[in-house]
Amino acid sequence: MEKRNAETAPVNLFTQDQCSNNHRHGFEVGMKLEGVDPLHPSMFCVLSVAEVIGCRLRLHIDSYAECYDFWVNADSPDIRPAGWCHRHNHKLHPPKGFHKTGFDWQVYLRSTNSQLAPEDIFKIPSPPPPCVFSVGGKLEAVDRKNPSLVCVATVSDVIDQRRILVHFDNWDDSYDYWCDSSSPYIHPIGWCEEQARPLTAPQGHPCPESFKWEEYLQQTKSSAAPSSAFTLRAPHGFQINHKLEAVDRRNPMLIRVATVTETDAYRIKIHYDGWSDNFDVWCDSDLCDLHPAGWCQQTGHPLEIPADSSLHPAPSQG
Ligand code: MLY
Repeated sequence: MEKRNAETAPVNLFTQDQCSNNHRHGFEVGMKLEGVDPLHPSMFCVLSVAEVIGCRLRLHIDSYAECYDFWVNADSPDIRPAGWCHRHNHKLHPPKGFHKTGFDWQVYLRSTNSQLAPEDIFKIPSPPPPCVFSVGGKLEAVDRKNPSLVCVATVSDVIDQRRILVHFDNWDDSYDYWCDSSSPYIHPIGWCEEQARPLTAPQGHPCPESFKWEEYLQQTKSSAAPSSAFTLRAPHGFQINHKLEAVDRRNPMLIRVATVTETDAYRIKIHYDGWSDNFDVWCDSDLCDLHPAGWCQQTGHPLEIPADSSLHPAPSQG
């Protein structure tokens, strides 16, 4: 262990969400709510709290297999109280067996003999910065599943006047992601040309090598997201050897002691202490699954510490 060089990553390098430690969040097993399906980020679904550890929740998508359960922080922007979709003009994807229009929360609660997660335990978004993205605006965006590609994309949803859903033209929604205007993965149209980088045309484009924005905007009767909407954030300040607490990507129920082993402007590579380097993973520095040292203790979450580490000092040798 490179204990000599290790220090915990300073708290000010983390986002507010990564530091927030309100363990009196009020969520309880069985409560029902609405939220984003991580495998289909364009869809809001009916969810139940299946497990609570500290301020993390395992959510179940009602009527779907448990293998689709996923973990979120209790203050995640991806979860909303029942009725939110209706009030905000979003489609709610009902549990299997319900017709798209025939889902009624009151009836559903009675028939499942369950209760709602009360509205006041959800995080209230802070006042939004001015956001000039609107639905339909075109942009050039990194495909985060194929990060070498910058592609023709569309803002397909906006919530809280701040979070935008990036959708890749003529692809399914499994590549979609939510981000805000400061994301390093989104650029105004013309960015690739300026950077002399290839732009990936929409799937099925008749002539992908000679894609022209002007023609495309005309054909699709759409307009570009204004370049003033893009507010690229500053690079992070994490450094190699910084220690932190990170959700285990393969078993997201666990949080482990981890070390930064590599960095680039907006990402860090983390090593799970005590595990082989093969399990190291790159993540965005603002990933909600990274936390400062001490977070688990503050929030009542177990922390996996490496068995053979100097964190378990050997019994005194006399
Ligand atoms: N070879 C990959 C590439 C998919 C790229 C999708 N992006 C542009 C949204 C595949 O076909 O799965």
